[in-house]
Amino acid sequence: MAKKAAKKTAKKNDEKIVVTSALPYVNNVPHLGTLICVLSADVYTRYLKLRNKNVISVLGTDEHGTTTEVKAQELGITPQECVDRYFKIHKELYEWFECYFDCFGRTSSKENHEISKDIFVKLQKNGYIIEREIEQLFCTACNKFLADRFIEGKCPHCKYEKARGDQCDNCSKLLNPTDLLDARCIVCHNKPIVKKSNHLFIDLPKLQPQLESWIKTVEKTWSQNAKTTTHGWLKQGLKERAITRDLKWGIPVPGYPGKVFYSWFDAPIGYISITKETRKDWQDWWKNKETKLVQFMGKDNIPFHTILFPAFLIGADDGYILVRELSVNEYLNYESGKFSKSLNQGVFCDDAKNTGIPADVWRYYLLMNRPEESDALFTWDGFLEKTNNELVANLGNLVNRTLFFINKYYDSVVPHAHEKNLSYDAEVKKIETLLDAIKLKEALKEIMLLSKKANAYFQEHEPWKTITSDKKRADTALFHLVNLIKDLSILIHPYLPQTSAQIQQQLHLKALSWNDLKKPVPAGHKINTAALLFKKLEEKQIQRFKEQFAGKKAASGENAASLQKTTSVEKSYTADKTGVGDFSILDIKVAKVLSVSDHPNAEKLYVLQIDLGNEQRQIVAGLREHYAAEDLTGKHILVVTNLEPAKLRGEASNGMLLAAEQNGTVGVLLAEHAASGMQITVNNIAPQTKQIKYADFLQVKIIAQQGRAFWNTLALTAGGKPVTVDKNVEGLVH
Ligand code: B3M
Ligand code: ZN
Repeated sequence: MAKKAAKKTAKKNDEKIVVTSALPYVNNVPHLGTLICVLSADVYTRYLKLRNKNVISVLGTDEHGTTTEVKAQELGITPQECVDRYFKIHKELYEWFECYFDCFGRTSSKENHEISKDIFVKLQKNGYIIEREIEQLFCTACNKFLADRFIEGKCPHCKYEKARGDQCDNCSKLLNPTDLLDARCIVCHNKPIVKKSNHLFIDLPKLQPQLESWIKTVEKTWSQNAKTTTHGWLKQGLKERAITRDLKWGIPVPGYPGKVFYSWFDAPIGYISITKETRKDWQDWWKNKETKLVQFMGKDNIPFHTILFPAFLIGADDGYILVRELSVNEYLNYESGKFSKSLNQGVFCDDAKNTGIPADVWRYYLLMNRPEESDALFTWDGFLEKTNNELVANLGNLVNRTLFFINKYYDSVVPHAHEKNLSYDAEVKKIETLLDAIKLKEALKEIMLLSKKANAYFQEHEPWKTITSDKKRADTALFHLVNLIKDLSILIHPYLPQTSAQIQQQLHLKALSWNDLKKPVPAGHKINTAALLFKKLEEKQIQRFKEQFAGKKAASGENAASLQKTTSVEKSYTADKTGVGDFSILDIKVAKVLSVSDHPNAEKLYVLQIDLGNEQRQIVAGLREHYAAEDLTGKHILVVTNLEPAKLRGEASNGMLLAAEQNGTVGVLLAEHAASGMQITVNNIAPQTKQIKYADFLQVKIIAQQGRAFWNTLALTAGGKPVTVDKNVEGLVH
């Protein structure tokens, strides 16, 4: 009997498990919402490792697709430079948060090129690839087909104004670019034309029966939202779906020059290729029917993991395993509910790091607040409250006062227990069950309840009194408390790895595993000196962060410090409490200067006639001391077109040109490459065209540096190319 049981455990421990977390796009510094998924996979993997399971974890960066191209254009660098830059940032930040993966790689690797092509060729051979001529949106100004995120318009389902070409962020429905109402090119805001192009489609209708019968066998353990979304798709009947794009950046499609794979084709294949990048034995994991594949993702990624990726693998019929368990998180929102990637609102991973607050404190709050069943909210007040009232007052206090007591009254030697008067087997069992079900937040709550129970036990046994009045009682309590703390250090390890190691160091123990839960620390064991585990967060400090993030980061771009050298000019803005204003109130367009004449009544002013593509206007500008009329004529300047019309010394001015000033030298902003009327944007924020007052304009801080113009570190661009600053003037633009 005993033998049989032993054999069973051995077999169970042998089962291979692959844990993946959705691969973040590398077009931005990750924010805490992105971290949630990565962190969850890290916690679960750490748990499995503590239990000596045969597990590997996989993470990496999703580097193809239009998100990368758009960002690279904005920064004026190549897509390769862009992904190289952000790959490094992502990796370092995840590691700072103590998220370590056995396999960490990139979807632009040669392994991913190989495996994606191989899976495609097999799909083709097996008759699941169809070629079709389709009508696509084409921007004549940018001379390119507008795939996915290069296009924006109104969602045909929910009427959300800023739906993208591949998906609506509001209702989560997948879209084709031609579905959008009022579609616009996000780079130049022109209306695209419809043009024909050949594309390859995966024949999902043909794969539907196989998908359905597979889903039936695995969906029991899926979360409700995963089941609902997947069944919604199946019920509607799967549609053929294009897996190619007319882009340069991506994995070339064999046999189809000029085409690359749609990034959602090669991104999930990335899980396999990242494993191959790291391990020779990758096939033992991915082509082994016994392997359990557990995938973590955000709710908008569900159909790609339950339908598309499995369809690729089923169709390729090459022995790859399919997902068995899914853990889907909902969204983490920021403060007032606004948390936006495109507007870059919220707390970013580098911001969190720069606060100087340790990674474990962040991990605790994020995991306690994990959007497990519904969306969750990040608030600075909540962060303060949870850290001080739970982490510091509960766990930190328990460990510190117990160990300190043993240091002081027992010369650091664990005393002998005279009876067993503390039991928590049921609690440990419950925590284990919750962790097995990937209820990470619930399990953490139980762990903290156990810590609370230990604090109550401490209070009840009053060792500070009984150490003199009833020593046996004090001894017993301290023995049990040390053992419970040892167990807490194990249970908490997946969540707070640094804290767990610190507790074990203070206990003079090391690298305990789940099996050590049942092994008591014996009487006579000598512990180390107690030290505080956590520092209380100060209200003042949190108030400062609150202000900093409300001002500086509102609708702001990526973190300046991590990407660009911060100049003194820029510093003076970021330090400015009034912030950088809202760029989207400005409707700035490229204007060609047609003629320049002296203002009749003002010696410093010029009167300019300008061409805005579809209209001509007159504006007045104070440039006479800085430019000769003939030097201005013919230039492609930048004009704020939605300013309230004004009269300057009797001359009508219908708009305002942008120029920078440095110690009395003035240089105009230029977009020499761009056509008249082209929209100026930053980070693809579409402007509103409402009329504004001059005072409104002054709120928006645009600065010139190194020959470019920036709004809160984001380059102003025209048609994807950065705007330049004449004479290389550096300073405020007005
Ligand atoms: N990069 C989408 C996202 O970050 C995408 C996930 C890919 S998982 C293969 O939301
Ligand atoms: Zn365009």
